[in-house]
Amino acid sequence: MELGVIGKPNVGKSTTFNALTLLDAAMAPYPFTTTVPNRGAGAVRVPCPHAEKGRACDPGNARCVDGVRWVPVTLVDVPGLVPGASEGKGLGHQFLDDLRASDGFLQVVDASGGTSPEGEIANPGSFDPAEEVGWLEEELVAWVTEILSRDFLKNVRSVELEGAKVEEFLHGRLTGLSISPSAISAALRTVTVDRQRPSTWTAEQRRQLAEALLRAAKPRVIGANKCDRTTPEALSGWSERVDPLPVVATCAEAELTLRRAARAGLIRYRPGDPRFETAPGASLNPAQARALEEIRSVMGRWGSTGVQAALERLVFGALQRIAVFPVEDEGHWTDSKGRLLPDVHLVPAGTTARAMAYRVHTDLGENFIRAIDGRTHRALAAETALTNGAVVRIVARK
Ligand SMILES: Nc1nc2c(ncn2[C@@H]2O[C@H](COP(=O)(O)OP(=O)(O)OP(=O)(O)O)[C@@H](O)[C@H]2O)c(=O)[nH]1
Ligand SMILES: [Mg+2]
Repeated sequence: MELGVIGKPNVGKSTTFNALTLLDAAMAPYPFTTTVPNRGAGAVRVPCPHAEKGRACDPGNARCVDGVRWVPVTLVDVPGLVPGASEGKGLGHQFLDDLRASDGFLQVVDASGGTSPEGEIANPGSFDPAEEVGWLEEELVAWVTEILSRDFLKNVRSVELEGAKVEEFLHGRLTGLSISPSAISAALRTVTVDRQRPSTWTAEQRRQLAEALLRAAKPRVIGANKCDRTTPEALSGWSERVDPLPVVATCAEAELTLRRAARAGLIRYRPGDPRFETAPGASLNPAQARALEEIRSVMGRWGSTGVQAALERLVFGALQRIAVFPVEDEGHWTDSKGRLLPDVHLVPAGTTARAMAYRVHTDLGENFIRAIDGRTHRALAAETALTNGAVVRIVARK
């Protein structure tokens, strides 16, 4: 799973990325600090069912801390987009091609309204965060329209002369953009176009289709960052206007400080926690102590730094992912080497037993016979949708 961190310049995208990955992408109080995309791994939390077996698990792909599995997700931090980026303003929008494989976007905005659309610092309250949510979408739409339109007329011939399906034609056009055939069908249903004759589609119709494709395939959550400089009342004043997009207040700077302090052994803090404690015996210098006290008051006001929550809202809320634990022995919940619950997969809600088998291994999918629920020991037919937290064994022909 891959997620893009996007937004206008200087809002805290790289700070958010660094907090989630504990990497060191450049951050600075001026626009276009990031000039090329950064990639790294963050993680989302899912409960680990190992306690049901009375012993610790043997995690392969996602570490387990006190019964919580931290499942890795890839994050991509890109340069800032400005209005008109698709016409070459700012750093343009070519870098968006690095987000082709993204399943969704975390859009970071300056919730305090203290950053201009071009990323220049201004007094808090100078700009309306809801507005950048609107124009940024237009820039994303322009990007997808451009991909869709490249050599469009040359390629429509397959539909018009050979009678190919328009869905297949579009799927071919959008290769690499991580848009599923079902999202393409959903998007097509919302626009009025002549399915038999794509050559008649106007630029405006292609734009509408791109907009529908983005809505269907690339969910977005808004990280209302720099919340230390605004109030919950001010936030609810504009967040209603970006409805239905979810808005999560974040303080990326605080989250980064806390994660780094925890790594250095100065505090006890786990991402997503509502509070932190000074580690026993840790000696903080006055500047550190002051910074942590300020963070404590921000967390008191907002409930947490919000950064882990924003990521998880994207993965579990907007993208509707559930956790599935495939095992080879449905009695012991182990793999062939006796490891307890080695793997966990994040899959879309509604994933069937057979689709899960394909995710584990193509061979398992092709030779699928049935799955077995590790809790009830009942057989699950190919088309049974798996539930969140399921432990399943896939039975396949040898
Ligand atoms: N007050 C406050 N400042 C923040 C917060 N998060 C980031 N900043 C500051 O905002 C400035 C910009 O942060 P970056 O992470 O470089 O922003 P960016 O969006 O990646 O910027 P570009 O790469 O230039 O587009 C830096 O000075 C950060 O310290 C926050 O939660 N609160
Ligand atoms: Mg940056």
